[in-house]
Amino acid sequence: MTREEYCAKIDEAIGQIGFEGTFIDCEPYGNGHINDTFVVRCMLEDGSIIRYILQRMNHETFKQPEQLMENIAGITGFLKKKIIQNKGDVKRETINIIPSRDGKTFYRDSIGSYWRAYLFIENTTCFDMVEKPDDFYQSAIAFGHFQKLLADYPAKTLHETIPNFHNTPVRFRALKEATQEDVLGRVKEVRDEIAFVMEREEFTHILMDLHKAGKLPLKVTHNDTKLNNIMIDNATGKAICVIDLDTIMPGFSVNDFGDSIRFGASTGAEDELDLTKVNFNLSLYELYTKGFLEGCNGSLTATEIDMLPVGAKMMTLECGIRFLTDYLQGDVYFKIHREKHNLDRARTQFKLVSDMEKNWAEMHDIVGKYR
Ligand code: ADP
Ligand code: GN1
Ligand code: MG
Repeated sequence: MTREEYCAKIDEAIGQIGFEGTFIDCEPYGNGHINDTFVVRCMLEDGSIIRYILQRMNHETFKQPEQLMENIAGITGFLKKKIIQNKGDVKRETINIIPSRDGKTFYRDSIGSYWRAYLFIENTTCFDMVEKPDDFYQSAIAFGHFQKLLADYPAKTLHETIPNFHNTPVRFRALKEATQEDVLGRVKEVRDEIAFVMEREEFTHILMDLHKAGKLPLKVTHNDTKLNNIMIDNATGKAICVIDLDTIMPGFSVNDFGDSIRFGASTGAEDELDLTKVNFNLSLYELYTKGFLEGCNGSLTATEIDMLPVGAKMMTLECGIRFLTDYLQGDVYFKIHREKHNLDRARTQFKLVSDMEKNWAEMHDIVGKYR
């Protein structure tokens, strides 16, 4: 079934979710690569408009949507208590699930798609690229703080929504297999990219090996810390809410740091075709390092801090591996909007990895400056 066919049930879903007021309209929204996101507008009795985010959850990616929603309900419930203690605004500083008419956190439609809705966080902006360095710095504080807030969350109650999500050696093996299978005959055009990854096999093991040796702890992490998964308040410029909680699972803190760097400390878009425009920006890396360490506020171990540059390179290499694997497999995972889109994305990631390697000593020095 195509995405269009799945989304045909949107009216049914809208009728079954407990939105307030009278339905006005619903439009596609945002730039996520995984879920199908819409904005729904309703009119309240006093004539004011209320907006919601409605999503068809990607059931291929997240095999157990019920478990995923259990995670999100647990995490947001936990965060709400902390927000109230800090006299914050629970409607804006975390995701608020709108229950279905039968009281569930999601609605399963008659063809088996899973839908969920959230309050729309108004008067905030979600950036697809760093426009002002301060936004990136604020996002660093917020992602670091998010991790610190979740430090005492009962990690054992979390379901693993995507097994081996940031297990880089497993991602490396998946690329090798996709290369051997070569289902679409695309290997011949990407030999250089495959070789680039193969030369870095040893690197892919660093974090997993440290963990196995008992030197790198598992924490409750977000695992998808792109800049467009955070909402920045239009009035104060502060990052007030971390969104896209689908991949919250036990993971390595340095990967949350790293995924933000891979996306935000680049001078080009994730899918930029002109690689001369894609460079690793060391000043943005510095700004993010400062903010992330401030947000974590003493909750990282010395080894975690030492490994921050490794996290940055690991997430960038891993994301490139995932895009390249998806290209070889026929673009079955990430949404694409043009031919070779996943290949273009993989190339930007590998360009950034090369740049990081050239700046490796400086990356470590910067961590040393703020630790
Ligand atoms: P995906 O997993 O596909 O990235 P997200 O949950 O990140 O899905 O949502 C996609 C986009 O929708 C976000 O990048 C953001 O722009 C917007 N969005 C998501 N949740 C909210 C919300 N509660 N309020 C306002 N915008 C939101
Ligand atoms: C996906 O869902 P979204 O667009 O925020 C992906 C991330 C990748 C990212 C690359 C569940 O994030 O892991 O790093 O694309 N999410 C999932 O842009 O696979
Ligand atoms: Mg997202």
